Amino acid sequence: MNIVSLEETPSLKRSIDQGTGTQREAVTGILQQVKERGDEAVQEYTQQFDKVTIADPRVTEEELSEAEAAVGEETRTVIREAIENIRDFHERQRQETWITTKEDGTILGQKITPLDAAGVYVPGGRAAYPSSIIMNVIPAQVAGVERIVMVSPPQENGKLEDIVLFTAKELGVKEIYKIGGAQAVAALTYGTKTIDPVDKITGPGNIFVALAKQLVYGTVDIDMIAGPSEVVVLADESGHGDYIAADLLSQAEHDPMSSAILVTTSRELAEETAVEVKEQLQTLPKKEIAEAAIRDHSTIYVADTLAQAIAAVNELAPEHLELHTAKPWDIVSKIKHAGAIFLGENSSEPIGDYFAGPNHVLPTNGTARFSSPLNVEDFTKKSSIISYSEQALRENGGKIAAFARLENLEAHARAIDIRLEKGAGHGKTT
Ligand code: HSO
Ligand code: ZN
Repeated sequence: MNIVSLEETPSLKRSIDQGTGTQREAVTGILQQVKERGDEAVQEYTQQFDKVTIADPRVTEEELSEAEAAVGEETRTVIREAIENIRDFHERQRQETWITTKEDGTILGQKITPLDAAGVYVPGGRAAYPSSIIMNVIPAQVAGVERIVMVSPPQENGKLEDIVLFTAKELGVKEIYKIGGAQAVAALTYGTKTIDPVDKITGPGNIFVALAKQLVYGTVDIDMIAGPSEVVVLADESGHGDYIAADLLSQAEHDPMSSAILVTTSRELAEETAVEVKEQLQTLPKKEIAEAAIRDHSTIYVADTLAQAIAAVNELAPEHLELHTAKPWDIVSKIKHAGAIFLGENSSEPIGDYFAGPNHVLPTNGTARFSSPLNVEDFTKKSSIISYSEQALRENGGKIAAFARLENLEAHARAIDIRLEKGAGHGKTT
Protein backbone atom coordinates (compact mmCIF):
# COMPACT_ATOMS: atom_id res chain seq x y z
CA MET A 1 0.00 0.00 0.00
CA ASN A 2 1.22 3.47 -0.88
CA ILE A 3 2.46 5.62 2.00
CA VAL A 4 2.45 9.36 1.40
CA SER A 5 2.83 12.27 3.72
CA LEU A 6 -0.23 14.36 4.19
CA GLU A 7 0.91 17.71 2.87
CA GLU A 8 -2.30 18.60 1.16
CA THR A 9 -5.77 17.30 1.74
CA PRO A 10 -6.34 13.94 0.06
CA SER A 11 -7.94 13.93 -3.35
CA LEU A 12 -11.54 12.85 -3.70
CA LYS A 13 -13.49 11.13 -6.44
CA ARG A 14 -16.97 12.40 -5.62
CA SER A 15 -19.11 11.50 -8.55
CA ILE A 16 -21.75 8.87 -8.98
CA ASP A 17 -21.54 6.42 -11.84
CA GLN A 18 -23.80 7.79 -14.59
CA GLY A 19 -23.22 4.74 -16.79
CA THR A 20 -22.49 4.89 -20.51
CA GLY A 21 -24.81 6.42 -23.07
CA THR A 22 -25.74 2.93 -24.29
CA GLN A 23 -26.60 1.79 -20.78
CA ARG A 24 -28.77 4.84 -20.14
CA GLU A 25 -30.56 4.32 -23.44
CA ALA A 26 -31.19 0.66 -22.66
CA VAL A 27 -32.61 1.53 -19.24
CA THR A 28 -34.85 4.27 -20.65
CA GLY A 29 -36.21 1.75 -23.15
CA ILE A 30 -36.89 -0.83 -20.44
CA LEU A 31 -38.71 1.69 -18.25
CA GLN A 32 -40.86 2.76 -21.20
CA GLN A 33 -41.72 -0.81 -22.23
CA VAL A 34 -42.74 -1.83 -18.72
CA LYS A 35 -44.76 1.35 -18.29
CA GLU A 36 -46.65 0.56 -21.50
CA ARG A 37 -46.88 -3.23 -21.51
CA GLY A 38 -46.57 -4.16 -17.83
CA ASP A 39 -46.17 -7.82 -16.86
CA GLU A 40 -45.60 -8.97 -20.42
CA ALA A 41 -42.56 -6.72 -20.84
CA VAL A 42 -41.23 -7.70 -17.42
CA GLN A 43 -41.49 -11.36 -18.38
CA GLU A 44 -39.62 -10.76 -21.64
CA TYR A 45 -36.79 -8.94 -19.90
CA THR A 46 -36.54 -11.72 -17.32
CA GLN A 47 -36.16 -14.19 -20.20
CA GLN A 48 -33.55 -12.00 -21.86
CA PHE A 49 -31.44 -11.07 -18.82
CA ASP A 50 -32.04 -13.82 -16.26
CA LYS A 51 -32.40 -16.61 -18.84
CA VAL A 52 -35.54 -18.08 -17.36
CA THR A 53 -39.26 -17.95 -18.10
CA ILE A 54 -41.30 -16.97 -15.07
CA ALA A 55 -45.04 -17.23 -15.64
CA ASP A 56 -46.00 -15.82 -12.25
CA PRO A 57 -43.26 -13.89 -10.43
CA ARG A 58 -44.94 -14.09 -7.02
CA VAL A 59 -43.10 -16.07 -4.36
CA THR A 60 -45.46 -18.52 -2.67
CA GLU A 61 -45.84 -19.47 1.00
CA GLU A 62 -44.58 -22.89 0.04
CA GLU A 63 -41.36 -21.49 -1.40
CA LEU A 64 -40.82 -19.52 1.80
CA SER A 65 -41.25 -22.61 3.97
CA GLU A 66 -38.93 -24.65 1.75
CA ALA A 67 -36.26 -21.97 2.04
CA GLU A 68 -36.57 -21.93 5.80
CA ALA A 69 -36.09 -25.67 5.96
CA ALA A 70 -33.01 -25.43 3.76
CA VAL A 71 -31.25 -22.96 6.03
CA GLY A 72 -29.09 -24.36 8.83
CA GLU A 73 -29.78 -23.79 12.51
CA GLU A 74 -26.69 -21.69 13.13
CA THR A 75 -27.51 -19.34 10.26
CA ARG A 76 -31.05 -18.95 11.54
CA THR A 77 -29.82 -17.99 14.99
CA VAL A 78 -27.33 -15.43 13.70
CA ILE A 79 -29.90 -13.79 11.45
CA ARG A 80 -32.55 -13.72 14.16
CA GLU A 81 -30.21 -12.09 16.65
CA ALA A 82 -29.02 -9.52 14.12
CA ILE A 83 -32.64 -8.65 13.31
CA GLU A 84 -33.36 -8.13 16.99
CA ASN A 85 -30.42 -5.74 17.50
CA ILE A 86 -31.13 -3.80 14.34
CA ARG A 87 -34.84 -3.47 15.13
CA ASP A 88 -34.01 -2.31 18.63
CA PHE A 89 -31.72 0.44 17.36
CA HIS A 90 -34.20 1.67 14.77
CA GLU A 91 -37.06 1.77 17.31
CA ARG A 92 -35.18 4.65 18.91
CA GLN A 93 -35.36 6.67 15.71
CA ARG A 94 -39.13 6.85 15.65
CA GLN A 95 -40.39 10.41 15.57
CA GLU A 96 -43.66 11.61 17.05
CA THR A 97 -46.26 13.96 15.69
CA TRP A 98 -46.18 17.23 17.63
CA ILE A 99 -48.65 20.03 18.23
CA THR A 100 -48.05 23.42 19.83
CA THR A 101 -50.62 25.93 21.01
CA LYS A 102 -50.01 29.65 21.29
CA GLU A 103 -51.71 32.04 23.69
CA ASP A 104 -53.89 33.56 20.96
CA GLY A 105 -55.36 30.11 20.26
CA THR A 106 -53.25 29.28 17.20
CA ILE A 107 -52.46 25.60 16.90
CA LEU A 108 -49.47 24.51 14.83
CA GLY A 109 -47.98 21.09 14.41
CA GLN A 110 -46.23 18.46 12.39
CA LYS A 111 -47.98 15.20 11.64
CA ILE A 112 -45.83 12.17 10.85
CA THR A 113 -47.25 9.57 8.46
CA PRO A 114 -45.51 6.45 7.16
CA LEU A 115 -45.30 5.92 3.41
CA ASP A 116 -48.02 3.58 2.15
CA ALA A 117 -45.69 1.25 0.28
CA ALA A 118 -41.96 0.64 -0.01
CA GLY A 119 -40.07 -1.58 -2.45
CA VAL A 120 -36.77 -3.18 -1.53
CA TYR A 121 -34.43 -4.25 -4.32
CA VAL A 122 -32.27 -7.25 -3.53
CA PRO A 123 -29.52 -7.96 -6.07
CA GLY A 124 -29.12 -11.47 -7.41
CA GLY A 125 -26.30 -13.96 -7.11
CA ARG A 126 -23.43 -13.38 -4.74
CA ALA A 127 -24.43 -9.81 -3.97
CA ALA A 128 -27.73 -10.98 -2.44
CA TYR A 129 -26.66 -10.02 1.07
CA PRO A 130 -29.17 -10.97 3.76
CA SER A 131 -27.72 -8.16 5.90
CA SER A 132 -28.78 -5.61 3.30
CA ILE A 133 -32.32 -7.01 3.24
CA ILE A 134 -32.51 -6.53 7.00
CA MET A 135 -31.07 -3.00 6.79
CA ASN A 136 -33.60 -1.92 4.17
CA VAL A 137 -36.69 -3.60 5.56
CA ILE A 138 -36.41 -2.76 9.24
CA PRO A 139 -36.50 1.05 9.05
CA ALA A 140 -39.57 0.77 6.80
CA GLN A 141 -41.27 -1.57 9.24
CA VAL A 142 -40.45 0.56 12.26
CA ALA A 143 -41.76 3.63 10.42
CA GLY A 144 -45.08 1.78 10.06
CA VAL A 145 -45.06 1.21 6.29
CA GLU A 146 -47.96 -1.19 5.70
CA ARG A 147 -46.89 -2.67 2.42
CA ILE A 148 -43.30 -3.75 1.95
CA VAL A 149 -42.49 -5.40 -1.35
CA MET A 150 -39.28 -7.21 -2.14
CA VAL A 151 -37.94 -7.85 -5.64
CA SER A 152 -34.95 -9.92 -6.67
CA PRO A 153 -33.85 -11.45 -9.99
CA PRO A 154 -34.43 -15.21 -10.27
CA GLN A 155 -31.60 -17.67 -10.71
CA GLU A 156 -31.63 -19.75 -13.89
CA ASN A 157 -33.60 -22.43 -12.04
CA GLY A 158 -36.37 -19.88 -11.54
CA LYS A 159 -35.85 -19.59 -7.79
CA LEU A 160 -34.50 -17.04 -5.35
CA GLU A 161 -31.68 -17.97 -3.00
CA ASP A 162 -32.85 -19.76 0.17
CA ILE A 163 -31.08 -17.28 2.40
CA VAL A 164 -32.88 -14.35 0.74
CA LEU A 165 -36.26 -15.97 1.23
CA PHE A 166 -35.49 -17.08 4.77
CA THR A 167 -34.42 -13.55 5.75
CA ALA A 168 -37.57 -12.11 4.19
CA LYS A 169 -39.69 -14.64 6.06
CA GLU A 170 -37.99 -13.85 9.36
CA LEU A 171 -38.64 -10.17 8.82
CA GLY A 172 -42.27 -10.82 7.96
CA VAL A 173 -42.06 -9.64 4.34
CA LYS A 174 -44.84 -11.37 2.46
CA GLU A 175 -44.97 -9.76 -0.95
CA ILE A 176 -41.94 -10.93 -2.92
CA TYR A 177 -41.46 -11.02 -6.69
CA LYS A 178 -38.87 -12.85 -8.74
CA ILE A 179 -37.97 -9.94 -10.94
CA GLY A 180 -34.83 -7.84 -11.13
CA GLY A 181 -32.91 -5.22 -13.08
CA ALA A 182 -34.35 -2.02 -14.47
CA GLN A 183 -37.56 -3.91 -15.26
CA ALA A 184 -38.16 -4.50 -11.54
CA VAL A 185 -37.59 -0.82 -10.76
CA ALA A 186 -40.05 0.03 -13.53
CA ALA A 187 -42.67 -2.41 -12.24
CA LEU A 188 -42.37 -0.98 -8.72
CA THR A 189 -42.66 2.56 -10.05
CA TYR A 190 -45.47 2.30 -12.57
CA GLY A 191 -47.19 -0.86 -11.36
CA THR A 192 -48.37 -3.78 -13.52
CA LYS A 193 -51.43 -6.03 -13.35
CA THR A 194 -49.58 -8.27 -10.89
CA ILE A 195 -47.62 -5.67 -8.95
CA ASP A 196 -49.08 -2.51 -7.42
CA PRO A 197 -46.79 0.51 -7.50
CA VAL A 198 -44.85 1.64 -4.42
CA ASP A 199 -43.86 5.10 -3.17
CA LYS A 200 -40.19 4.55 -2.52
CA ILE A 201 -37.54 2.14 -3.83
CA THR A 202 -34.47 1.32 -1.77
CA GLY A 203 -31.66 -1.19 -1.94
CA PRO A 204 -28.43 -1.72 -3.84
CA GLY A 205 -28.13 -2.94 -7.40
CA ASN A 206 -25.92 -3.03 -10.47
CA ILE A 207 -25.46 -0.09 -12.83
CA PHE A 208 -28.78 -0.81 -14.61
CA VAL A 209 -30.69 -0.75 -11.35
CA ALA A 210 -28.86 2.40 -10.23
CA LEU A 211 -29.63 4.17 -13.51
CA ALA A 212 -33.27 3.06 -13.37
CA LYS A 213 -33.54 4.44 -9.84
CA GLN A 214 -32.05 7.76 -10.93
CA LEU A 215 -34.54 7.96 -13.80
CA VAL A 216 -37.67 7.14 -11.79
CA TYR A 217 -36.70 9.48 -8.96
CA GLY A 218 -39.43 12.07 -8.67
CA THR A 219 -42.18 9.68 -9.70
CA VAL A 220 -41.16 7.68 -6.65
CA ASP A 221 -38.62 8.41 -3.97
CA ILE A 222 -35.34 6.48 -3.81
CA ASP A 223 -32.79 5.97 -1.06
CA MET A 224 -29.51 6.98 -2.59
CA ILE A 225 -27.17 5.98 -5.36
CA ALA A 226 -24.62 3.98 -3.44
CA GLY A 227 -21.01 3.96 -4.57
CA PRO A 228 -18.45 1.28 -3.68
CA SER A 229 -17.86 0.77 0.04
CA GLU A 230 -15.20 2.91 1.73
CA VAL A 231 -13.43 2.92 5.05
CA VAL A 232 -11.11 5.48 6.59
CA VAL A 233 -9.10 4.63 9.69
CA LEU A 234 -7.73 7.45 11.81
CA ALA A 235 -4.95 6.25 14.08
CA ASP A 236 -2.22 7.51 16.36
CA GLU A 237 0.75 5.47 17.59
CA SER A 238 -1.55 3.44 19.86
CA GLY A 239 -3.13 1.71 16.84
CA HIS A 240 -2.39 -1.92 15.92
CA GLY A 241 -1.29 -2.46 12.34
CA ASP A 242 -2.72 -5.97 12.12
CA TYR A 243 -6.22 -4.91 13.23
CA ILE A 244 -6.17 -1.87 10.99
CA ALA A 245 -5.03 -3.89 7.98
CA ALA A 246 -7.77 -6.45 8.57
CA ASP A 247 -10.40 -3.72 8.71
CA LEU A 248 -9.08 -1.98 5.58
CA LEU A 249 -9.27 -5.29 3.73
CA SER A 250 -12.78 -5.96 5.00
CA GLN A 251 -14.09 -3.12 2.85
CA ALA A 252 -11.56 -3.59 0.06
CA GLU A 253 -13.03 -7.02 -0.66
CA HIS A 254 -16.41 -5.50 -1.56
CA ASP A 255 -15.42 -4.06 -4.90
CA PRO A 256 -12.31 -3.36 -6.96
CA MET A 257 -13.42 0.28 -6.78
CA SER A 258 -13.69 0.30 -2.97
CA SER A 259 -11.31 2.49 -1.07
CA ALA A 260 -9.55 1.81 2.22
CA ILE A 261 -7.58 4.68 3.66
CA LEU A 262 -5.43 5.05 6.77
CA VAL A 263 -4.65 8.50 8.09
CA THR A 264 -2.13 8.31 10.90
CA THR A 265 0.21 10.48 12.91
CA SER A 266 2.67 7.57 13.22
CA ARG A 267 5.02 6.66 10.40
CA GLU A 268 5.86 3.44 12.21
CA LEU A 269 2.22 2.40 12.28
CA ALA A 270 1.91 3.35 8.60
CA GLU A 271 4.75 1.00 7.71
CA GLU A 272 3.51 -1.80 9.96
CA THR A 273 0.02 -1.56 8.44
CA ALA A 274 1.35 -1.62 4.86
CA VAL A 275 3.25 -4.84 5.61
CA GLU A 276 0.19 -6.39 7.29
CA VAL A 277 -2.09 -5.50 4.37
CA LYS A 278 0.27 -7.20 1.96
CA GLU A 279 0.50 -10.32 4.09
CA GLN A 280 -3.15 -10.64 4.96
CA LEU A 281 -4.14 -10.14 1.32
CA GLN A 282 -2.38 -13.32 0.25
CA THR A 283 -4.85 -15.68 1.88
CA LEU A 284 -8.09 -13.85 1.10
CA PRO A 285 -10.60 -15.69 -1.10
CA LYS A 286 -11.46 -12.36 -2.72
CA LYS A 287 -7.80 -11.49 -3.09
CA GLU A 288 -8.12 -10.13 -6.61
CA ILE A 289 -10.91 -7.71 -5.78
CA ALA A 290 -9.25 -6.52 -2.58
CA GLU A 291 -5.88 -6.21 -4.29
CA ALA A 292 -7.31 -3.97 -6.99
CA ALA A 293 -9.10 -1.81 -4.43
CA ILE A 294 -5.92 -1.46 -2.39
CA ARG A 295 -3.73 -0.80 -5.41
CA ASP A 296 -5.97 1.67 -7.22
CA HIS A 297 -8.08 3.40 -4.60
CA SER A 298 -6.33 3.14 -1.26
CA THR A 299 -3.55 5.09 0.42
CA ILE A 300 -1.85 5.52 3.78
CA TYR A 301 -1.41 9.17 4.73
CA VAL A 302 1.04 10.24 7.39
CA ALA A 303 0.05 13.47 9.12
CA ASP A 304 2.23 15.71 11.29
CA THR A 305 -0.49 16.38 13.82
CA LEU A 306 -3.77 14.85 14.93
CA ALA A 307 -5.54 18.09 14.00
CA GLN A 308 -4.23 17.78 10.44
CA ALA A 309 -5.37 14.14 10.33
CA ILE A 310 -8.86 15.08 11.53
CA ALA A 311 -9.12 17.80 8.89
CA ALA A 312 -8.25 15.20 6.22
CA VAL A 313 -10.95 12.86 7.52
CA ASN A 314 -13.54 15.62 7.31
CA GLU A 315 -12.42 16.36 3.79
CA LEU A 316 -12.84 12.71 2.83
CA ALA A 317 -16.29 12.50 4.50
CA PRO A 318 -16.05 8.70 4.55
CA GLU A 319 -18.83 6.18 4.63
CA HIS A 320 -17.15 4.38 7.56
CA LEU A 321 -14.65 5.93 9.95
CA GLU A 322 -12.71 3.97 12.54
CA LEU A 323 -10.92 5.80 15.34
CA HIS A 324 -7.86 3.91 16.57
CA THR A 325 -6.48 6.56 18.89
CA ALA A 326 -5.68 6.63 22.58
CA LYS A 327 -8.77 8.72 23.36
CA PRO A 328 -11.29 8.16 20.57
CA TRP A 329 -14.13 9.83 22.49
CA ASP A 330 -12.17 13.09 22.52
CA ILE A 331 -12.21 13.11 18.74
CA VAL A 332 -15.87 12.42 18.00
CA SER A 333 -16.98 16.01 18.47
CA LYS A 334 -14.40 17.12 15.90
CA ILE A 335 -15.67 14.76 13.20
CA LYS A 336 -18.13 16.62 11.03
CA HIS A 337 -18.60 14.24 8.13
CA ALA A 338 -18.81 10.43 8.37
CA GLY A 339 -21.63 7.95 7.75
CA ALA A 340 -20.74 5.78 10.74
CA ILE A 341 -18.05 6.30 13.37
CA PHE A 342 -16.51 3.26 15.05
CA LEU A 343 -14.67 4.01 18.29
CA GLY A 344 -11.74 2.05 19.64
CA GLU A 345 -9.88 -1.00 18.46
CA ASN A 346 -12.68 -3.42 19.35
CA SER A 347 -15.15 -1.69 17.09
CA SER A 348 -14.27 -3.28 13.78
CA GLU A 349 -16.37 -2.10 10.83
CA PRO A 350 -18.04 -5.48 10.09
CA ILE A 351 -19.72 -5.24 13.50
CA GLY A 352 -21.74 -2.41 11.99
CA ASP A 353 -22.28 -4.26 8.72
CA TYR A 354 -24.05 -7.10 10.43
CA PHE A 355 -24.92 -6.90 14.02
CA ALA A 356 -24.56 -3.86 16.29
CA GLY A 357 -27.85 -2.24 15.30
CA PRO A 358 -27.18 0.91 13.24
CA ASN A 359 -27.93 0.78 9.54
CA HIS A 360 -25.20 -0.25 7.11
CA VAL A 361 -26.77 1.66 4.22
CA LEU A 362 -24.56 4.72 4.51
CA PRO A 363 -23.62 7.75 2.43
CA THR A 364 -20.68 7.01 0.11
CA ASN A 365 -18.57 9.14 -2.22
CA GLY A 366 -18.28 12.06 0.17
CA THR A 367 -22.06 12.43 0.43
CA ALA A 368 -21.77 12.18 4.23
CA ARG A 369 -21.28 15.95 3.85
CA PHE A 370 -25.02 16.25 3.40
CA SER A 371 -26.72 12.93 4.02
CA SER A 372 -27.31 10.33 6.70
CA PRO A 373 -27.51 6.57 7.16
CA LEU A 374 -30.78 5.01 5.97
CA ASN A 375 -33.20 5.49 8.84
CA VAL A 376 -36.82 5.37 9.96
CA GLU A 377 -37.47 8.96 8.93
CA ASP A 378 -36.68 8.00 5.33
CA PHE A 379 -39.90 5.98 5.32
CA THR A 380 -42.12 8.70 6.75
CA LYS A 381 -43.17 12.11 5.63
CA LYS A 382 -44.53 15.12 7.44
CA SER A 383 -47.66 17.17 7.04
CA SER A 384 -47.79 20.63 8.56
CA ILE A 385 -50.81 21.43 10.73
CA ILE A 386 -52.18 24.99 10.86
CA SER A 387 -55.24 26.11 12.78
CA TYR A 388 -55.68 29.84 13.25
CA SER A 389 -57.99 31.24 15.87
CA GLU A 390 -60.26 34.20 15.20
CA GLN A 391 -58.13 36.32 17.51
CA ALA A 392 -54.93 35.39 15.68
CA LEU A 393 -56.53 36.20 12.33
CA ARG A 394 -57.74 39.60 13.56
CA GLU A 395 -54.33 40.43 14.96
CA ASN A 396 -52.27 39.25 11.98
CA GLY A 397 -54.64 39.40 9.01
CA GLY A 398 -53.60 42.90 7.96
CA LYS A 399 -49.94 41.89 7.81
CA ILE A 400 -50.72 38.78 5.82
CA ALA A 401 -52.80 40.66 3.26
CA ALA A 402 -50.06 43.26 2.99
CA PHE A 403 -47.49 40.56 2.34
CA ALA A 404 -49.70 39.13 -0.41
CA ARG A 405 -50.02 42.55 -2.08
CA LEU A 406 -46.24 42.85 -1.90
CA GLU A 407 -46.17 39.87 -4.25
CA ASN A 408 -49.01 41.23 -6.38
CA LEU A 409 -51.28 38.39 -5.41
CA GLU A 410 -54.58 40.15 -4.89
CA ALA A 411 -56.72 37.01 -4.51
CA HIS A 412 -54.48 35.90 -1.67
CA ALA A 413 -54.97 39.23 0.06
CA ARG A 414 -58.73 39.18 -0.42
CA ALA A 415 -59.02 35.66 1.06
CA ILE A 416 -57.82 37.30 4.28
CA ASP A 417 -59.72 40.57 3.87
CA ILE A 418 -63.07 38.87 3.43
CA ARG A 419 -62.68 37.29 6.84
CA LEU A 420 -61.58 40.49 8.50
CA GLU A 421 -64.64 42.23 7.06
CA LYS A 422 -67.27 39.60 7.84
CA GLY A 423 -65.98 38.60 11.26
CA ALA A 424 -66.64 35.64 13.50
CA GLY A 425 -69.09 32.87 12.74
CA HIS A 426 -70.26 34.39 9.49
CA GLY A 427 -73.88 33.71 10.40
CA LYS A 428 -73.57 29.93 10.77
CA THR A 429 -73.09 27.85 13.87
CA THR A 430 -71.19 24.60 13.82
N1 HSO B 1 -20.05 -2.59 4.08
C1 HSO B 1 -21.19 -2.56 3.18
C2 HSO B 1 -22.36 -3.36 3.65
C3 HSO B 1 -22.15 -4.85 3.76
N2 HSO B 1 -21.06 -5.44 4.22
C4 HSO B 1 -23.02 -5.84 3.46
C5 HSO B 1 -21.25 -6.75 4.23
N3 HSO B 1 -22.45 -7.01 3.77
C6 HSO B 1 -21.62 -1.12 2.97
O1 HSO B 1 -21.78 -0.42 4.15
ZN1 ZN C 1 -19.11 -4.52 4.35
